[in-house]
Amino acid sequence: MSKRTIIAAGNWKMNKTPTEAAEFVTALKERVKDANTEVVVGVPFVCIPAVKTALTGSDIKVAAQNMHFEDSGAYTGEVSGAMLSDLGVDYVIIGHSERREYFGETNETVNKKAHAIFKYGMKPIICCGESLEQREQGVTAEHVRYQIKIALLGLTADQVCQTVIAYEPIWAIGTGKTATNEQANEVCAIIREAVKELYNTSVADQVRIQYGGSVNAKNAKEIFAMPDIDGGLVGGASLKLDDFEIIAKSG
Ligand code: G2H
Repeated sequence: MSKRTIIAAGNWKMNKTPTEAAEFVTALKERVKDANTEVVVGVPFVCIPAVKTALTGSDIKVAAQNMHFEDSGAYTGEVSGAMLSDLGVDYVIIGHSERREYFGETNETVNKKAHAIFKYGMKPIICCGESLEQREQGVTAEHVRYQIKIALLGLTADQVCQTVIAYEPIWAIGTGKTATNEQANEVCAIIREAVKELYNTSVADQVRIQYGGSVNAKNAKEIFAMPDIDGGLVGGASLKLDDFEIIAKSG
């Protein structure tokens, strides 16, 4: 099995102004110089230029939190792959449950976005995960497999190797309720198995699968140590310097 690099990605959601963002990453880059993970900050669109400037010379990667799948056109309020790529964005988070719930994101648009992200030389962080109702109905595996199968449709093996999948059980997001390490690992293993069926063992061994949902400075190390979990997509705790520094060093 190939050794996968643990990825600690902050998802700031709709938090921090460009000024606050630049101050935050200026401090963060010094603190995580010796981190043993790939560190990513997923920032609001308007913060990207300031964050990129502040991160000059740093290994910290920058993620956008959404993107339109079309190259350009009459899509008021949207942002294209060309625009993000021009700003030097590395990753784009797509399919987050908040985007699915509030902004009509579907498995099909996630798939179109994944293709567009690769077209513009960036990498997708594809989110998936079940609701509490689905977990209680016993359809977690089916639901997550379905989401992933459609999200990856038409992607090459090489592209999937570069893809990051974030398993985020909706019931654990921002609630302080974390899936147990075993629950999280079980679903990440199911996702890896699905990638193996769709592609092959080598691709399944290379694709990185994160856990997301109330990851914090106290639980990150044990979550990241689980065999099928390759890091975390971190919301609330990624907004606090002390906490995110610890998480970034939890590989
Ligand atoms: C899940 C996660 C980040 P939090 O949405 O994607 O947020 O860590 O606040 O649960």
